[in-house]
Amino acid sequence: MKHWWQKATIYQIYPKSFKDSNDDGIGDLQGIIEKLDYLEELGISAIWLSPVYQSPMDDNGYDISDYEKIAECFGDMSDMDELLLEAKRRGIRIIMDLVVNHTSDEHAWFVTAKENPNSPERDFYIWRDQPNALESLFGGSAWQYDEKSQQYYLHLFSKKQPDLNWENPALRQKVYDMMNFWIDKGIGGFRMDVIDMIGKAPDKGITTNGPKLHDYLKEMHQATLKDKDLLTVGETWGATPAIAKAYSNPDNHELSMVFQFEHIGLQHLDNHPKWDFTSLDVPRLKAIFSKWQIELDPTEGWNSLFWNNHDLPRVLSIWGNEMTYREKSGKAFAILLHLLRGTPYIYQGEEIGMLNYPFKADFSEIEDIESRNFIAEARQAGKQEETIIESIRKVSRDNARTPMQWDDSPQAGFSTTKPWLPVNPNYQTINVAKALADKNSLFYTYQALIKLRKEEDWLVDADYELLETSSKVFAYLRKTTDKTYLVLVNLSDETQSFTSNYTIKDTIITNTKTPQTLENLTLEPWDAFCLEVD
Ligand code: TEU
Ligand code: CA
Repeated sequence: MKHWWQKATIYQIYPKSFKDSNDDGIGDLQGIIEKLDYLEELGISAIWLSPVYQSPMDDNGYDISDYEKIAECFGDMSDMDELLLEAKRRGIRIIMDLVVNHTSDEHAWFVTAKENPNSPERDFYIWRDQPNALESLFGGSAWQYDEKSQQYYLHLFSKKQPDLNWENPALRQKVYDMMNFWIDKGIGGFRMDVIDMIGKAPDKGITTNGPKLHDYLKEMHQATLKDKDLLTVGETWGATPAIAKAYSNPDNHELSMVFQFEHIGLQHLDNHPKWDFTSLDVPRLKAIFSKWQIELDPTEGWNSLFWNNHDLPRVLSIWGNEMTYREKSGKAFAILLHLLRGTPYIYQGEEIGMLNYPFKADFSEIEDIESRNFIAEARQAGKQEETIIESIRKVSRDNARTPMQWDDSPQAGFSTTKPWLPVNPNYQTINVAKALADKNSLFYTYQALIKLRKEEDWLVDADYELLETSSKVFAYLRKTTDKTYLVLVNLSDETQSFTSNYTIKDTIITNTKTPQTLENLTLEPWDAFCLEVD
């Protein structure tokens, strides 16, 4: 039996930047509802909705002050109910972002915990008399001093994001109740923010993959997900294939799949922070994808597939070709990824080939807390301004967060007022209206790939085999008992050669003219196709 999410493609919406319906410069739920027809045309099965809960927006909603309320800037619960209903009418499920490693410091639990150290809520968070060496992922110490109780609380992200104490059973039950509140509304599942951190053992310096992590997830499954065919995907930066199996093996009753980031790690130099970016190493990319394809056999686990999300630079700007081959390299990345085994995720704007933003050198356009902290720290460390802005332009999370480009009207049809982050100046050439009007656009490659995944069982079942390890051509086979498919992608700006004895039976998808033969083939830059072969 196949799960719906094995044949589904998921579309991630970052609500602040998708579509503004009431012209305050901020995207909102009614804006998403307006664009559901567009998403239906693309063909996706579900939306992963980044957080829309009540929040002071220190980290754009990843700091939640009430899990059962909608942030005012996005609408209210009736808008949320309408979104669920309108999406369902179009066969689209809503996957909610579940952020339970931490809350906002403005959450009622934390307010009480701080005001009254004897309250039960005090132990929902992690307090110590002395800080240890743990650092926040957003820079600086992970401990914040509280005058009143003269203790420190743990925050692995911003100090407005205190970490929850999962060792407390009452807290865990509150989380499960909240999950059931959303499940009862008819959502399609959860994307679980930094879920690998909930089992932390801070006194031992352990933040991810802590000793009780999988006990908690099993307990969560029993209390909430059991017997419901929901999609659950954990954000797990530190997952190896063995760890991914622990989460996603159907017999373990934890999650459907995880996001693993090993390929994303290639965006920066080994053991260097994300700000030291580097160019694409195709042989290493092949090795990483192949390892995951082979080790995560469907009887033992399930993969997710992605190039982009709201934390990452636009893949075309970091690894593709922004100018000469923007759409062609976009199609190459799409074809390469979507024909692997796993559930593909598309980040808003990826389907029209949106690019990084050319941020002004004075940093005045930077909103993201991680980027702002980096700028401050880099300056303090005496880094050159030019080096800092280069890093920001390449990898700042704000690159993914500029408004969705709908058409060539002012503000790209996102809003009629100045949006919270500026629209990319390329919006007159890169926008949805233009993509829809051109039958050869990147949009239609995504549409075809999504349709293929719904229709063709071999995308789920077929075995994977890498053909060539060293060149800039990524060539792999998908094999069933009676059919063989070849996916061939030139991941470079130069022509490449490739040869094989297979004969071509049929073309499944291509971004170029398909060849007559595979013998002594010359691939043009970013050529990509999938063929049925013999
Ligand atoms: O991201 C987790 C995370 O580890 C990121 O901070 C990541 O290290 C960084 O973005 C890479 O540049 C999740 C969310 O996806 C992110 O948006 C949140 O800021 C973070 O958790 C805290 O909730
Ligand atoms: Ca709005």
